[in-house]
Amino acid sequence: MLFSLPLILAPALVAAHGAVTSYIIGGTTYPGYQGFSPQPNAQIIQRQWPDYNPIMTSTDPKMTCNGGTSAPLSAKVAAGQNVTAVWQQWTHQQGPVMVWLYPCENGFSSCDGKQKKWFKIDQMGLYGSAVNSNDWGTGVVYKTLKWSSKIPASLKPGFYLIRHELLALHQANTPQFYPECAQIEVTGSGTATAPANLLTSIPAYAPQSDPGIMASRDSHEKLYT
Ligand SMILES: *[C@@H]1O[C@H](CO)[C@@H](O)[C@H](O)[C@H]1NC(C)=O
Ligand SMILES: [Cu+2]
Repeated sequence: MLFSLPLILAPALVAAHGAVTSYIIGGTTYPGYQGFSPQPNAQIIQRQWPDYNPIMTSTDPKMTCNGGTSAPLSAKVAAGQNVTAVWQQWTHQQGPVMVWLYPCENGFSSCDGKQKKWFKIDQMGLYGSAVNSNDWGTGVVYKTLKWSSKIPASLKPGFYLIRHELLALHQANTPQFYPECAQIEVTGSGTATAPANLLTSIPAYAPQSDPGIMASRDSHEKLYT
């Protein structure tokens, strides 16, 4: 039975970090990918990601949707309704949570998220006063394994990517980005679009040297705990 040992140990090696693994919208749970070795052609709304290893630079092409390029389904969301992302596991408690949208005017299959059209709809950084505390958005995800965001009530209906990003800052000068995307169809009668000055490109919404990314301090939390 010794042969089975590496298989038993294998999950522990990838147990750190985390990724969005499902979405709750209007009481319905939409499954995402569950971990490494995702099922090809799964009939889900999440863009397939290959792994949840940390992305270490803001300019990495994987920043867009953790490498995911398409999904066969989308979920309807009424403007003003919440989208709740669920993480099967999450390890780090310091750094912000950010939630972004990207309009896919011509549908999802041609929508790669690479243009300057991303806008942030929700975020939580440090909400206490001590940088080395766990009073951070990602600390909330650590405790609850969920994050709810309201789709702006006045948002113009249409197809959008929703991108959840956890930025782990527990190790000095070693930011770790964890983004995943899902496909949603916003319904309603709104007309609002994000103003041009709030649109950004992903990757590279900020330089790696940005003080919000390159936090030059160490916290008590060790990498890969
Ligand atoms: C909906 O999301 C907002 C954050 O945008 C949150 O304050 C609110 O509690 C959420 N509502 C529900 C019912 O989850
Ligand atoms: Cu990690």
